[in-house]
Amino acid sequence: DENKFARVNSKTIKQKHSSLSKKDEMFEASTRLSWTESSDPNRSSESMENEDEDMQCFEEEQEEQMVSKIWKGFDSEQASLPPVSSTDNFANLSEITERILLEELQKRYSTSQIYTYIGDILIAVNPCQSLPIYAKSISNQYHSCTAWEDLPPHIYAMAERAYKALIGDSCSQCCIISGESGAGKTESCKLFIQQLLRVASSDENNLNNKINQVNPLLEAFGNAVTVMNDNSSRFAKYVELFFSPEGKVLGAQLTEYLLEKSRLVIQGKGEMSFHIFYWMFSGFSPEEFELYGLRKITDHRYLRPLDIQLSTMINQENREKFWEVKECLKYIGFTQKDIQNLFTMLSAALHLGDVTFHPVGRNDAAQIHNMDTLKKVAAMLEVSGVELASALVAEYTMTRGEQIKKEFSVHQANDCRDALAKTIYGRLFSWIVNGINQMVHPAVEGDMTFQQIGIFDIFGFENFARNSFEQLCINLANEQIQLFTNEHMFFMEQKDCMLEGVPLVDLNFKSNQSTIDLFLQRHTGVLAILDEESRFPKATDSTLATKLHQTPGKMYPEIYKTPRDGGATFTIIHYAGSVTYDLRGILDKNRDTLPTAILYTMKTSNSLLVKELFQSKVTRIGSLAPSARQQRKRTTTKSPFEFFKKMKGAKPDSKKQVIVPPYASERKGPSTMAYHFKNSLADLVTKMQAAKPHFIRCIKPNNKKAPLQFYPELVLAQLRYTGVTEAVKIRKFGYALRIKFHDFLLRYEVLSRCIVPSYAMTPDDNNVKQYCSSVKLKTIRWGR
Ligand code: AOV
Ligand code: MG
Repeated sequence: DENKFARVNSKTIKQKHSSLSKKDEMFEASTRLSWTESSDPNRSSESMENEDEDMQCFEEEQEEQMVSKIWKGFDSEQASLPPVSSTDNFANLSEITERILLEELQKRYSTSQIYTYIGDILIAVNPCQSLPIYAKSISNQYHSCTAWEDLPPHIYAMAERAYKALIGDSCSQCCIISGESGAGKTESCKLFIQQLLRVASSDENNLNNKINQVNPLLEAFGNAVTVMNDNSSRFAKYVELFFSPEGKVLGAQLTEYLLEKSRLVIQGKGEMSFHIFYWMFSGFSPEEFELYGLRKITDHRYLRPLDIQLSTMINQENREKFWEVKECLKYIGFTQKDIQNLFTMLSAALHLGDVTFHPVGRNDAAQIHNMDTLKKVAAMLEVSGVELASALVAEYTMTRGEQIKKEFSVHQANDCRDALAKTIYGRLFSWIVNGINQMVHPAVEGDMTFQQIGIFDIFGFENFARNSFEQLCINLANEQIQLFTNEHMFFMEQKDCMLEGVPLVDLNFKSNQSTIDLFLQRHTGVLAILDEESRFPKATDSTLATKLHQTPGKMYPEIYKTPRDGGATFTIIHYAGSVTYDLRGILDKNRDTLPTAILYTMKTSNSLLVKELFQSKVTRIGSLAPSARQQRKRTTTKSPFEFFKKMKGAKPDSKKQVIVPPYASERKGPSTMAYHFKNSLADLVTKMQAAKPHFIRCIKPNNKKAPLQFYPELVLAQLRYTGVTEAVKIRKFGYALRIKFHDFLLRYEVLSRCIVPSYAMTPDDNNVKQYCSSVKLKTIRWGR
């Protein structure tokens, strides 16, 4: 199957199909080879060698296609790196002012040098165009390079660093990528993984390719066009790659959290729904349209943004993307039936959005307006139409053994319908992630543990015209990453300086700890109050607003700004700017509950997939091939909101003190979004603390997604709020260049002869090792 996965950008469909069938043949030949080798003694070794060569050619071709998929128009033959320059590491600059930093960054950007170091942190300015710097030949250069400063800064160098530290120190690593929306986090994440897979490729080539497919697949279902980014991640992810002691990739695990499922039912101005819908309508065959009961994209309310010409979304590019998604699903291990079920669910969600209600009777109770559409939905979900219809228009409670029916208003019925559609989409996304994990997770035997490299790619800081619960969570996650980065960069550095007697610089960088406390404090934090109010059925937006203004608002007047009219909004002065949050509807979003009757209807569906999605925990995937299931032990018992699971390999570094945040212990509690989000953040911190961190700061040079345009004020704001300017200072005064004492002695032999007593006699490694273990000094630092 691997050969079916063609990633062709410029080829025509016809070419694509002919190349697919050629690859099919090749793959079949290769699988025949492995299955029949022993039983076919007549096969000549020559023919086997030819097939091997063919396979190798194909693998190389596929690798290049993968690169060109990420960097369209990229020509690997022209790949070249910019020369090494004295400004490669800002910590080496003799003079540091904001103006100088900005000028240097701009100069580098104008020559397409998008990467710069600050000590060991990487700054990546989004080029907003393809650059010929990601070819395999360049990967190899970074892999074989031993000294950090011998090659210009690059994301591959960061991946190498993490990889070498993993092998050398036998300690898990993590890469933390931050930056605002559209700054290039997800692309950086892909490149980082690409380098690791290139240099540490598993013996199982299939596995490497599968892991490579994970990102594009997830983007189809979890990314969307926003005003900030045409491919904006609407969920956060943590990708873990597991390695053998020899440094080979053994498998991967993906954790997804906080998918912005509200996007399914409503999109802001200039924004769109998840990519997959436009790709579906571009790529479905007439038979598929028939099968899923769909016709035109404009027929569906959920996909009808007011300000975007939908017809432009139905195009050849999206058609090819749809095929790629289907091939990718197959390649990863989803069966034909799984794929059909998946598109049935997506179509059911769209049809559900078209169900409308009108008021009837004296109390204006909601009644379904278009029963035909409802019946279509019920048939697709394989539930009783009568049950679904009644569950959408009324709620049933038991009081003293008696069932009481409470009819919904049209508004309530609309909300109930949308909540069901959102739940279907959100759980389907988790189901896909779960399925992927089963196929790429390393087989676990007994107490086996793995070293791992984890990569965080979260959604960037957001500030829209209207910001709701989703933006609150997104920005809070960014605050948490910011705090962790600051703590690591500043406090660790300052602590080290103090221990080593290096004079400290006066830094005016402000910690954002109080913003985290404002949101997360037990009982008095914004999320705790939101949860408390969510328990009261009678709570309203304004009762919530009053409580918030009176508690965290009064406790943190510097950060929390109450509106003049005391209304249902509040403004937070985030590290990256102030954002006003609208509290309307936030209680319902937080409760995230479906009426019991809806849940009951879904749980009693005849469709295995629907039943599975509406179990309290999504523990298994529908109809994956049994062989695949047996191969991959199920380690995931994940509810859609249980974000960070404990992996066996993620052992905390015992040498490092793990600071468990106070909210981490709150394990039991309500099943609200806020509660789960709070736990996921605590787990996120634990994961980050359990590994050696590597930081990548992505910078957005302009708001137009345009190449070669560098807006100094925009960049300066990002440099300031992310603490880059202060980081340069501290790195410089903390002597930016470091090397382990042991490596230093081996590298600078002339000096070592003066230091190590017996070095001159026997200049061998053991002697140096022995000497190093006898002295306290572990790291040598130097700087200008
Ligand atoms: P994000 O992940 O930081 O935003 P992306 O990684 O999606 O941002 O980058 C936005 C766009 O910038 C991509 O679609 C590419 O077109 C371009 N881009 C980024 N990095 C590179 C690169 N190294 N080379 C070429 N083009 C690049 V968000 O997901 O919105 O926070 O929620
Ligand atoms: Mg992203």
